[in-house]
Amino acid sequence: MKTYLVTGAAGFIGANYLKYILAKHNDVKVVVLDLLTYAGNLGTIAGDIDNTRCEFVKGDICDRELADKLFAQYQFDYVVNFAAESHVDRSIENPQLFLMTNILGTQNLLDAARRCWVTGKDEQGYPTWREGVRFHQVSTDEVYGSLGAEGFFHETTPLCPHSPYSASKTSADMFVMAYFDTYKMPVSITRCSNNYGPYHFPEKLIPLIIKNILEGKNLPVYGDGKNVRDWLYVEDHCKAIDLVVRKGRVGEVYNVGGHNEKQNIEIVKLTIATIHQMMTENAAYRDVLKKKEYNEKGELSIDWINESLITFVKDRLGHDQRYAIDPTKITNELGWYPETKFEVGIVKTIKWYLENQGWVEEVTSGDYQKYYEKMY
Ligand code: NAD
Ligand code: TDX
Repeated sequence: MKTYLVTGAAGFIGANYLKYILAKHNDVKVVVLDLLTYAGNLGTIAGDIDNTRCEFVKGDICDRELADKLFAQYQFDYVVNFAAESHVDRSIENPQLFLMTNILGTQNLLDAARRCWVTGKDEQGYPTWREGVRFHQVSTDEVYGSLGAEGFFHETTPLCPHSPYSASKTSADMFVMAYFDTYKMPVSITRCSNNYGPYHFPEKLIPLIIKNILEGKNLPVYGDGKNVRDWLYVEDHCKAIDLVVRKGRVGEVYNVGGHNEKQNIEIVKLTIATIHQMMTENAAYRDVLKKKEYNEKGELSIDWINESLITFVKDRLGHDQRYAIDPTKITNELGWYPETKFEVGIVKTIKWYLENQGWVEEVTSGDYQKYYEKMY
């Protein structure tokens, strides 16, 4: 039996990971620690925390007392740290929150783990560690900065973050590696490209576009829409983390990416076309539309679902031009590869949103409207 502390599992990727490991491994017990910020939703994991193998604790990764209490109580084998402020645009508005959560929160967890896991000292004075423990940090390709038209991010690419978000994630990564170098703490890091899939909060490009199409709203594309992201289906990311936590070498970074570079404008056009096609093939999906327009046969019209919805808006400040990951290391060492083709993943994702409008309404019922009006 392995006991996990999974932080941030009421958010997008953490929730998918929680569901994945509970289904994949019978011999795991998971404690979820999540502050339930605007990005966290208990409903997302309600079915999972019912499970006798999973418990939920509402709390802040920056809270030292709470972290010590949880480590003492559960004697975790693995920590998988997803908890973060994750949205670049919000980091431009409020950088300090990103510093507090992403850097200080990570460092607080590292220290709590250190207090619990250290068993003694070796002859050189380095701490010795309980057998089989691991601190895994979920990081991002954004720590490498931005690429021109050519090349890829490798694990050895120098770190060069541009946004307050990526600067905070970079600092957190550096603390994780500092704990490895200084204390020989068993750590690992995955740096992944842009994820998409179920439970993605509709402030991010793909779920925002889906939501706006269903509402008949404009689709805001920053700048000229030619910035490139490498999109990976979230379940493939979860599989990569599971492999690295269990089999990856300690003290190592693994890049995770989809071999799937697309310009933002391509993503938006593809999403429009896919929704149109899905509603053509299955008229029942049209019931989900918030914009109701009827054709001469009295059916809900989808003629207006076309590229005229696209609106080019002011560019993001410091907008990184291109991200592209080289995942050769994780493929060679652990046999991981991006299994889900984008054409398949985007249909699965849209289908999930069409069938889970209750979830979208729940997560956007709070401050979302104010945020949206301020942003667009
Ligand atoms: P998200 O914003 O959807 O979820 C973040 C979760 O963390 C939420 O449940 C939130 O309540 C929780 N949280 C925030 N502050 C907290 C705190 N102080 N204490 C405890 N919990 C807190 O984020 P996501 O997109 O699922 O990303 C998860 C992780 O993966 C992040 O570390 C992010 O940097 C990284 N990442 C994301 C992507 C992506 O495409 N979304 C890609 C690569 C890496
Ligand atoms: O309305 C929009 N219009 C638009 O053109 C939004 C929300 C985004 N964009 C652009 C900006 C980016 O070039 O689309 C691209 C993707 O934007 P986001 O979904 O905000 O993702 P990004 O900024 O690339 O960061 C994401 O991937 C890396 C996650 O949010 C991070 O947490 C992760 O580390």
